[in-house]
Amino acid sequence: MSLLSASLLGIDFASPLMNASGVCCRYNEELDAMLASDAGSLITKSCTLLPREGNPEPRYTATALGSINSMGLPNEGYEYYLDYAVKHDYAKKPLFMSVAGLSLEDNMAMLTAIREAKLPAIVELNLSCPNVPGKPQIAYDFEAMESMLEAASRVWAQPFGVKMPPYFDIAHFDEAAAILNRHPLVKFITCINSIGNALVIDIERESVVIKPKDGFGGIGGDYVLPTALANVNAFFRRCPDKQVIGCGGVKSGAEVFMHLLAGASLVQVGTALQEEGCGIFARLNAELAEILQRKGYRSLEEVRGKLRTL
Ligand code: RRO
Repeated sequence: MSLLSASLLGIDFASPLMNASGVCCRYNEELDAMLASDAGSLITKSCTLLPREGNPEPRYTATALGSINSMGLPNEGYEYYLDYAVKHDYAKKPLFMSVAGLSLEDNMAMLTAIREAKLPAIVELNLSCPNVPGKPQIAYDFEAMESMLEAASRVWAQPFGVKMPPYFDIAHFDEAAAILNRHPLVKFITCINSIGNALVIDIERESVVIKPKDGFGGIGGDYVLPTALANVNAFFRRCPDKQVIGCGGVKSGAEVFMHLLAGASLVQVGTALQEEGCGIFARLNAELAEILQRKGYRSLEEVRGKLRTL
């Protein structure tokens, strides 16, 4: 046991840090770079039944405060990531697979195939892709979300997690949490995906900065940190039998520590990883360790969810 040891679903992690799905995880070479990094685990790009090219470029732009993207689910198809998962050495670090089918039936077909491979891979079911034209996010349609979780629980029949979009109203936290709590196999909740359908404008060019959807896309980075922390803490409070993975606005040890205080068991890095590369994990581990030591903490467990209110 070291200072940065973490645990999810009874599995041990040498560090709580990992990539957010979508960053550094489309191709085998990127996944191998994640494996060689100081991240505690890694996750594959959200996959569909068949490979997809995604939306036209430019489809990602970094700004002074974060990023905007409308990638449109570019991925190599689930069989590619399943092959990677079959070859992965789970003694090195745990591996997550992100699944984001375009329909309930597609998700069930992928979950069936992954289940039949009998791997220790952890599934994160993405209920919150904001960027496929004409496809609303499942987690913003509570009936669709209920049906998806019911079917996934039946077909997958073992613990899994869900990637959630941000919510902005207490009534929505309550309703989403109540639905998740009706599904005991949902053992972890990853909060948050990007804040969807934002618009970044460049005043010199008097233009949008990404091509798809007339410039509308999901934002990450500094823009989303307080929203991410609120969602982590809202689900941590409402779902005592589940774990939470924090995602949003992490660029130094300080934001990792904030996510832990809010209730996160693991913490994902998106925009900052895209901008800095896999070397970021050594820096974040060192910065987090420095904060913990300065405050006299001996484990992450002592910090998790210990946020004080006034
Ligand atoms: O590929 C994307 O456009 C994408 C996905 Br699937 C997602 O879940 N979140 C995001 O910001 N982009």
